Amino acid sequence: MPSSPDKIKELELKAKAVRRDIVQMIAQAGSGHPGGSLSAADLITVLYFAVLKHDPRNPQWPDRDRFHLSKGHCCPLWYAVLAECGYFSKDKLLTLRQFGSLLQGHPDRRTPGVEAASGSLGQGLSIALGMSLAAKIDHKDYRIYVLMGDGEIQEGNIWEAAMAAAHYKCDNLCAILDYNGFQIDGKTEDVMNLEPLADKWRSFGWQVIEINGHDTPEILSAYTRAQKIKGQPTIIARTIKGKGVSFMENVVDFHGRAPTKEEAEKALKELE
Ligand SMILES: Cc1ncc(C[n+]2csc(CCOP(=O)(O)OP(=O)(O)O)c2C)c(N)n1
Repeated sequence: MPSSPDKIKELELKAKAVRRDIVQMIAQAGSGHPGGSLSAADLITVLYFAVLKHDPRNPQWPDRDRFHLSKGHCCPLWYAVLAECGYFSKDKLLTLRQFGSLLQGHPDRRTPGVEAASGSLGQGLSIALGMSLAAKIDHKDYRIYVLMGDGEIQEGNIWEAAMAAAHYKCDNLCAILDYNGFQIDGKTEDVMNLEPLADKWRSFGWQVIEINGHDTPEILSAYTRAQKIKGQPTIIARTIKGKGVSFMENVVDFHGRAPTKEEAEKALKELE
């Protein structure tokens, strides 16, 4: 994977543009989830612009790598990245959550680039596992990536899928965990502590890569390592909820609240 200083800079600028889009889309819609969209912006920007084998002009290309957003409420991030890649025009972004829009409040397969609907938390690793098994049955070498939230993985369904993936030796599957430390009601450690988290994944037969989820070179090298690992990898990425907008960072209220017009203007200034 190319990781020259120029490429790193380019990815960082793209992530910033994606963050600006997230703020504008949610402000325009008047509802949505900024916190977890902003926390995963670096992880997903790097994935789409430096890792995934895909063709925005041909979203159904059979050999494409698959990405699934299990924490579907963070779809403003996904839509912003898909638009930046060219899956659809950027002017669609401001139609987020409007009746009849291509960009619904939770992902839907009508949107080019969306593989499966999501929003009901806990299902995405099972969906990705199904894609992984399909690739193996078809002797295809595409890879499957799935992004989960830390609150989300408190769901038991995730651990059934984790156990099954190890059983079926799904080397083509890579889980990414946006470990921002917050969920809808507060800190994950207060609501339902996940630690020792890396040990939990290891005990389910996964290889764990722990990174700073806002450090572009670290993210790139994690994806490179993940591709080489035998036995499915999970990338545990430490992130900051609301990253990039000072008054949203680690503020639980911005889990699912839109910025006001004034707040959006302030946020966009910070992201210039
Ligand atoms: C099955 C299910 N239960 C509850 C919800 C409501 N809900 C939406 S987001 C959320 C919190 C998710 O927290 P986390 O996975 O940490 O997401 P992030 O912090 O990355 O936004 C909840 C409970 C849901 N979407 N699905």
